Amino acid sequence: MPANLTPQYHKAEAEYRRAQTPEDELRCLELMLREIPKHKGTDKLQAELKAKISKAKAEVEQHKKSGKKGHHGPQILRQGAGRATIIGGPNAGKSQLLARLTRATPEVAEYPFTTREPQPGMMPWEDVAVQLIDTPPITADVFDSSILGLIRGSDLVLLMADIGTDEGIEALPPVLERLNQTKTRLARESYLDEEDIGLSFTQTLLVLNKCDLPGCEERLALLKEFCPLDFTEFRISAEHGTGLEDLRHAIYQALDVVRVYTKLPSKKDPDYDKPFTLKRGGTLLDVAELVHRDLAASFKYARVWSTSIVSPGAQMKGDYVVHDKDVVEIHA
Ligand SMILES: Nc1nc2c(ncn2[C@@H]2O[C@H](COP(=O)(O)OP(=O)(O)OP(=O)(O)O)[C@@H](O)[C@H]2O)c(=O)[nH]1
Ligand SMILES: [Mg+2]
Repeated sequence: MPANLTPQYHKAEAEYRRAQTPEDELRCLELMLREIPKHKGTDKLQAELKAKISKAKAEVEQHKKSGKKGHHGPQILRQGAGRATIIGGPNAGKSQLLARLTRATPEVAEYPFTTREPQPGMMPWEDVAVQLIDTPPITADVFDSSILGLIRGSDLVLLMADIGTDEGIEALPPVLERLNQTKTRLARESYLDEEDIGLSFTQTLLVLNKCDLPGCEERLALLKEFCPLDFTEFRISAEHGTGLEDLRHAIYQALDVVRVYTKLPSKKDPDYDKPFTLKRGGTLLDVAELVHRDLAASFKYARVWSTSIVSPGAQMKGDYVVHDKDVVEIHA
């Protein structure tokens, strides 16, 4: 029987995927349990949620006692329109990519295991920015589990492979094998398994690096013979800068967000410096919540300037779905 999960459930679930502390996890799980349609088709899922809630409660207690922050490793605050985590084998060029797309200055070196800690940077895209996170390499022997928390908290994974060298293509299959042994998997789209809520899939782009070196196409064909790779591919040279603009664009597009500019009733112009970003399909109420936690509750209507409606400044209700570059003036 299909579970027929509601949009509110999916929203809570998306937040759960990104939860960074046991407290956050517990809050989202309780919300999911409240929102889940109660019928036979969801019995198993309800039971699983309840089990997860008791586990999360125990963790929260433990957490309080130990006074530790977060359990998914180092906390990097989410910033910008979304988060993309760069993962891969040693020497794939992950740090080089971060250095090229952001202003961060990670160490880039020809020896493996250069990066020891995740490091963020902001990638500009038009008038917004996307958070990119460089991570330590994953190999058959070494796997820093904090990467799993980062992946779950990401909107997108950039799976990097060096196809310029033989070691490079050999290093990729172990990355996928290690992840497949966990409940954090990569896929073409992000979703949580409806049967097994612990199992999370994160949208992934395959970034094939070092395309400036000879023999790349042959090596890639060989790699695909022994490793199934069902992802959208980008060929780049992080060192030479080739293919980076297409990749930058694809990263932003993959987030599937829209920008909204807010305007105060007392002002003539909107605040163009600080667009709010929200998932495509979001409404005026979602915008209000972004502006201020309490604003959604007191929301009355908003005046909207958009290419999507006929009269500029029309009064719209909370369920109006905003479009990219809409200007909104919220009245509460
Ligand atoms: N030819 C070529 N070399 C590259 C390219 N990108 C990175 N490199 C080189 O590959 C080596 C590894 O680059 P890093 O960015 O440090 O690789 P990494 O994936 O961060 O490595 P770890 O931190 O050890 O996991 C460095 O010597 C880079 O100069 C590229 O596009 N072409
Ligand atoms: Mg590195």
